[in-house]
Amino acid sequence: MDRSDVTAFVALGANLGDAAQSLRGALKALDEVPGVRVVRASSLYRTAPVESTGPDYLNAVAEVSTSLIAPALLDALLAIEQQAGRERPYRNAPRTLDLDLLLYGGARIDSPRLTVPHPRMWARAFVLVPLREIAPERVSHAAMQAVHGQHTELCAACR
Ligand code: PH2
Ligand code: MG
Ligand code: MG
Repeated sequence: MDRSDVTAFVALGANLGDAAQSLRGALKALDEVPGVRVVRASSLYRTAPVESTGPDYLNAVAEVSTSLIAPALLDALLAIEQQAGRERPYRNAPRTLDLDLLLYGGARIDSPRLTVPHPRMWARAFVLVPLREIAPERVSHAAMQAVHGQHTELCAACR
């Protein structure tokens, strides 16, 4: 890791098509982006839709080390979503792949296209449970209690 590289966390989600395949493909695609290395990835979790519809989601979180600035990392995430056939007919529509930038080092970013830390991450068990698996120091007990009751289980069939 270069001294200037930044540790970032990316949330992965899908609830259309072969979601496990999409998430694994996305991790590989992310690792192949020049300037991005996937350091670790959580297990895949089966989660009930939150403010969304359709089948259960599969969710995961990845830690990456990157030399890209945050907007360039966002561009890379959106390009991988596009390659997976992502469509956006309406807000929170079921999707083949969603990649969200959760944290980018200690940065706070508030631009029209990017808000970091992700503004809803602390309200979502489907983010906090996999994040806690790979970075327990980042998710407090109180944060977990705030999302208590949102159904999230390890995807046994995905292992
Ligand atoms: N993503 C959303 C909205 N709701 N629910 C689950 N379970 N998993 C998601 O990834 C998800 C969601 C918006 O991006
Ligand atoms: Mg999302
Ligand atoms: Mg998104």
